[in-house]
Amino acid sequence: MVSNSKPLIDEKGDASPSRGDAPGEGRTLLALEGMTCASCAMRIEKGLKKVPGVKEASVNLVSEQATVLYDPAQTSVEQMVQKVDAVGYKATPLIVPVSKPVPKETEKESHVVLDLEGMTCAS
Ligand code: 9UX
Repeated sequence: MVSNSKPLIDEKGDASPSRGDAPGEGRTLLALEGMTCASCAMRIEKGLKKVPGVKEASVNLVSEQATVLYDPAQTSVEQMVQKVDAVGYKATPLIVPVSKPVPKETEKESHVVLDLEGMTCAS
């Protein structure tokens, strides 16, 4: 007897678009200028994270670069640069859609990073 009582296993519509590596994610690198202390880096990081569409931002004070993970549908590198500018620093995109030679500024300044409590800067 054929008793087909076994229901078809319906694969659950697992509507999870992001499985670790989500599509529609962009990553960019910004060259930062004007950071003097660690608080500067924090400010830029916080500022970048406030930009709608930015998912993750991490600022490296030593290399003076910011890595930003963002949703290209919601924001653009231009907006991040503007945001950094608004916070009081200068950002130059290192990774842009069009590849162009990055000007090499061999400006080797010696930076002393002090862990200062409290703001001593003008901004
Ligand atoms: Mo930055 Mo500081 O703008 O003591 S130099 S936070």
